[in-house]
Amino acid sequence: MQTLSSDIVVSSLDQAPDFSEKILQQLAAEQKSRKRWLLIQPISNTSMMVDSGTVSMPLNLIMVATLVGKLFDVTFIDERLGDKVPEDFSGFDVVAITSRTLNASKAYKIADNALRQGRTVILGGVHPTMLHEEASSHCTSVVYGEIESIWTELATDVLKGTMQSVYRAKELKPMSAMLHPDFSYALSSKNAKKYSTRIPVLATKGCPVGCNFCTTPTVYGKSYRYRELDLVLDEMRYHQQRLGKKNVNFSFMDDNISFRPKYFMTLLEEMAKLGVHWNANISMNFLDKPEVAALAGRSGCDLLSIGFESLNPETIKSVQKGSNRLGSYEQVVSNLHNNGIAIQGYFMFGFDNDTEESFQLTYDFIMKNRIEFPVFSLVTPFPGTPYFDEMKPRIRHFDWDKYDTYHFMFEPNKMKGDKLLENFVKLQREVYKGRAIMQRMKGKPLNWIWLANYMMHRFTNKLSPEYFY
Ligand code: B12
Ligand code: SF4
Repeated sequence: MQTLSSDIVVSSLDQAPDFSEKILQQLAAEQKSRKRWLLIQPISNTSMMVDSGTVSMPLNLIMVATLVGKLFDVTFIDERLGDKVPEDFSGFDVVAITSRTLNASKAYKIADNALRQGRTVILGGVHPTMLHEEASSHCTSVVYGEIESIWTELATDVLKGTMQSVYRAKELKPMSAMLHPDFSYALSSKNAKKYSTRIPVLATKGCPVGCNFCTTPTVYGKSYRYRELDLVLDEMRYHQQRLGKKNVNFSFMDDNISFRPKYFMTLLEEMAKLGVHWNANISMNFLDKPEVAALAGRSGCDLLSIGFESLNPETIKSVQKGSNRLGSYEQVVSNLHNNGIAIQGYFMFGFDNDTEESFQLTYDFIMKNRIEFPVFSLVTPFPGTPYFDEMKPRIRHFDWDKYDTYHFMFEPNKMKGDKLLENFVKLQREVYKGRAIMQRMKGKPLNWIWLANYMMHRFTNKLSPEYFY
């Protein structure tokens, strides 16, 4: 990871919070007119399915809009919906863009254009955080990590016109400081019907498991924070009221929602009373207990996304994914299935220990355990992670457009690249053949997961190894 020189670090502790908050309010009140911010969620250049069709509402940018909107005027653009990014930025004082690695080059292009037009340009999100020196050359300021922990300083500087090159909080604020996200910014787009009807919600942040390929440990360290349960439940009730129904679908954006079992179990008990439906990313270390899966089912969980990653114990060890125990995989799956919970299973290929046998093992596991929605990706060392540093001499591309987890990034030790891709395509085709879909899905509720399988059937039919170079 790149280190920050102390002269460009602005600390959230430089001033007592209530004092700086007061100055901020006063400064805002003194402004002749409210400054205008343009917030942008750029679309990536990937030809893969991750940025097209129905997309989830970008909770990250919605959180930014919610804070910004308290003091400034906000225009919200989500390019993935078909919203157009203007060429002329003269109507805005600040252009603020969110970016992950796969849309970083797009974000930089927009940022460069806005910078040339003399706007204050702010970049935030996981990629600018990981590579803040690179990002700095495309903007006025980079926000490292979450906006909430550095907002008072950032907003004060925008009002005063004295921007710093990097804003990084020395200390993360408790999640109780997080505002109730205002979805109207996203929903007011004329293209909003392209958003998934699942409402993103956040209960916890961080994940101390520490997998070496993941950005979360770098951004949040070993910290694990959670919101008071009442705040999460109030947000759910609010949406139930807004939509006039109990059965609202929520999608947790947490890194690892079950890390604190007591908190998680209480949240589930309370959600069971609300009558909502939900899905989440989860690590499997505590789903091998049947009572956890039973409560999850009762609380309205219909899908859990689990990173199985690999069926090779050496690989699991090498990525430091201590939460995965191969011996529990089948138990976890059956516990969830027994309680009507479908599984989106993530599997990665291209690790140094992978051989052709790894593909067969994965196929057998998926088919035997009837995993409803398997997702396959190629190992992608993301910049800023320990894995990236380790693999850097072997990485084939530093073109961020290729960091969509569907590109061949390095040759694994035990397989030639062409064999890796040949098997990668074959596995996807096999798993999404009509017959295989029926075998995995027969008897399961007729819902969007069937549709996802159908889409994947069409998509995987078109795949060829060349796609992944
Ligand atoms: C939930 C989640 C998903 C969900 C929903 C994604 C979505 N549309 O939001 C699903 C399952 C669909 C998904 C899919 C994928 N994901 Co994902 N996902 C996450 C996860 C766990 C949480 C993201 C989130 O919403 N957090 C809650 C919000 C509120 O927090 P936040 O994003 O950190 O935003 C705050 C700050 O970043 C900052 N901020 C953000 N933007 C901006 C902008 C400005 C101007 C400012 C000032 C501040 C600011 O303030 C925000 C508010 O606090 C992250 C891990 C993580 N912690 O980032 C991975 C993560 C983003 N995903 C990742 C990946 C690789 C993927 C996939 C490619 C996986 C795949 N093979 O399909 C796809 C790509 C989808 C896409 N089109 O981007 C990687 C990205 C790595 C990288 N360097 O880009 C991450 C970081 C996980 C990892 N491996 O490290 N993902
Ligand atoms: S368990 Fe998931 S969120 Fe936690 S460090 Fe590993 S990949 Fe990241």
